[in-house]
Amino acid sequence: MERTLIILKPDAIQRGLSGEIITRFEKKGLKIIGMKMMRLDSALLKAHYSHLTDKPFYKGLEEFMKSSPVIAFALEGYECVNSVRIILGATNPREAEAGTIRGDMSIGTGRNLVHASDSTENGEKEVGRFFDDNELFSYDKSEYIHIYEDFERK
Ligand code: DAT
Ligand code: MG
Repeated sequence: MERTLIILKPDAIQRGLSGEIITRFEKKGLKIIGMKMMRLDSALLKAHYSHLTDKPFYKGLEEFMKSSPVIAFALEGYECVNSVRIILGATNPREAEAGTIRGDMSIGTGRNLVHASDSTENGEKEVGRFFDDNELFSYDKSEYIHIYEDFERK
């Protein structure tokens, strides 16, 4: 099972879209293993967006991500990093497929609602960066037998 970090960004919180976005991941069958509201600070954002700190838009990105609290959560599922990125849609929402979260509900690249980890390695790293071990939960989900075949649940 892979883990991926999701952040409902300030635009999702301000626009009241948290419930709808969470519902899409729940309907997929993914397991929420940790969730919290938090205010992001510069240090955490610099680590999280280390691949972007030298970009011209970084300052605006950091200001935006600090502009209101966010909701961070960790999802677990079989090959979930890739499937969550597909549900999210392209970084530029104007190029995101209809049916994706960004494609259906957003327009600006800097206002694309949701973060999700982009590789298996980054999923582990980012969940660890945002959550302490005691904030992550291990539990059985009764519907798993109807979502996964045995080999996919390992
Ligand atoms: P993603 O969020 O799809 O993983 P990313 O990691 O390349 O994309 O960038 C992180 C965020 O930075 C992205 O969600 C929005 C912002 N961003 C990226 N490219 C941008 C650009 N050209 N102009 C403005 N904001 C941008
Ligand atoms: Mg990214």
